[in-house]
Amino acid sequence: MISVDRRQVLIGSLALAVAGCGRSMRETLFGTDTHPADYPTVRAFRRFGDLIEQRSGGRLVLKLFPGGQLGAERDTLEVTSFGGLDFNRVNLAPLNSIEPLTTIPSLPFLFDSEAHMRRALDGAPGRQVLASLEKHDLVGLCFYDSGARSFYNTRRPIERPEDMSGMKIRVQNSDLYVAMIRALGADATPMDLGEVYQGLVQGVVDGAENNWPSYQSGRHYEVAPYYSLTEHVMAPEVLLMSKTSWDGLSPTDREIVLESARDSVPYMRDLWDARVAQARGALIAEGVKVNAIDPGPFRERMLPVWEQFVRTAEERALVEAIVAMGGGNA
Ligand code: GTR
Repeated sequence: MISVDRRQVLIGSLALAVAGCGRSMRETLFGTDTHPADYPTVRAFRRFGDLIEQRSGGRLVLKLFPGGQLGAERDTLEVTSFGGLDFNRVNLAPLNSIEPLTTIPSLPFLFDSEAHMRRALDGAPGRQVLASLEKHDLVGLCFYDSGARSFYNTRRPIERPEDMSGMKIRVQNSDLYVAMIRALGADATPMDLGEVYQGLVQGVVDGAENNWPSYQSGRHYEVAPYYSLTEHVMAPEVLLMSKTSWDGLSPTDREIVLESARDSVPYMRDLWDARVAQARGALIAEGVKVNAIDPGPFRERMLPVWEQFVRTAEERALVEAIVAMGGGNA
């Protein structure tokens, strides 16, 4: 019996639909996001869709597939780069193996606050990272927030790096994340987001790391109730367009797409701040055990990882530019 993967079929027919689309008339553009429909990235992505539709007088229409329906980020990313999908919203992590500059905003303890992160991404460093994607057949449209990632696990509160010794921690598919976990003395297990809940239940992993909204929406807190506020990474999300699709747009439509993406960012940030507060409050009320940590020992263990990933003059200059934008919360 031949087993057919539904996702392959869906992606295959999308690719055909995209390839067969006339470029002059009403055009349906396909997008994907791993999160469910009510998640801030998906809501902002929809707002972006509404804006391109309005501003093009109904010519450009976004058809969005949320909830990881089309597969894990690293797979849909590949499909996007060869033009089988028009838009994709991913975290920077799955791009780390494709473009080294995307590793820089993902470095541990790089940003001193969310305000610093937003400032850097809105400025020249952010533009440089987005532009670096073009040679990989991807057009970086804008960044969305992802807040700060902290560790959570099934066993005990993590107060010091030593508490993580021997723990198996799920990470995204990125060498940087593997290196960070090893630097803390734990074992890194790269795994797609959709497998983490089951991985925690079955003990394949003891913990993972993520922001409050993802910890909530993936229901990971049900099995891993110890959330330790390490806030070690503030790697943002990015909204991408396939370069093939971009090249098929008129200059006017490209402008509409770019402006609409940028205009969806303030909306996303408001949704994000509200969602972080809601998730934190709801999960604490549910009995999640949150603990503060002293960041000193975590920073000390994780900072040497920078050496491993900041190698070229361009990478060093980008780090310096970001660090120089720190200080103060305004
Ligand atoms: C979330 C992020 C997703 C994905 C996920 C993960 O915070 O929004 O795009 O990267 O983390 O850990 O896989």
